[in-house]
Amino acid sequence: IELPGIPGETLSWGRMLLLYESALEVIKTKINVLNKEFVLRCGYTPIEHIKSRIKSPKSIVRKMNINHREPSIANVVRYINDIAGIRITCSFTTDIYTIAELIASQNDVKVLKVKDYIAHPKENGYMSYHMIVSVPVYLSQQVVYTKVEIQIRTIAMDFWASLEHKMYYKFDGKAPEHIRRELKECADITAFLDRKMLALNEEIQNYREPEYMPDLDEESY
Ligand code: 0O2
Repeated sequence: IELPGIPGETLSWGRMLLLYESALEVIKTKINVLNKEFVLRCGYTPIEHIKSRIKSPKSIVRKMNINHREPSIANVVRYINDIAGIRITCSFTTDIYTIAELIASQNDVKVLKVKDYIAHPKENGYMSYHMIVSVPVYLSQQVVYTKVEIQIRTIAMDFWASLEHKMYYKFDGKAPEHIRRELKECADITAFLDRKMLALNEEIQNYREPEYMPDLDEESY
């Protein structure tokens, strides 16, 4: 059963929360398994850390108001994709796409939407890879596919996004022009840093001790 197909009236807030919290557990377990297998197979961990949250009622109502919708349970379930959210922070951009592909290729994961703000950063400079997926939650009487928003980004992108988030709320979306401009500059520096660090990491990984080559001009004895 798809959650959006359930009439809102039959779904209480308590049951709705149970579903979203359980969906978060399902996806967290999948990611932990993938990460551990990755360490065994490749000898390094692509994931630096994982954070998850259930969107606060205040934030849900704010988003519904922005979208001019009545915050009924049915509307919330249908129109808000990030009630259950998980944020994965990686060291390198290549790890982001590897993890996204591994999650998307699992049979019981349905990918509903992808927004690649790394390939196409937002105007303010925001970069991150977003996936809306739905995963099965096994209840006693039914299986309910429930939406989770997965945000995957590098440490540098995360650093930038948390400052921008603070700025947005501090100024209620109307930050002074010079702060917005400087943050955009920081986003460009972030993208540059991520590219540099990736290239350096690749060089370090591929580095081999140069083999000893006899110097032909050298006199032997
Ligand atoms: P909060 O307070 O972080 O929860 P859609 O899911 O496609 O129907 P939505 O929700 O606009 O529509 O999608 P999008 O663009 O993928 O954004 C979802 C979340 O990504 C946001 O949730 C933020 O957490 C984050 N995000 C998106 N754009 C920005 C940005 O410019 N700066 C920062 N710092 N974070 C961003 P909320 O509910 O908007 O906010």
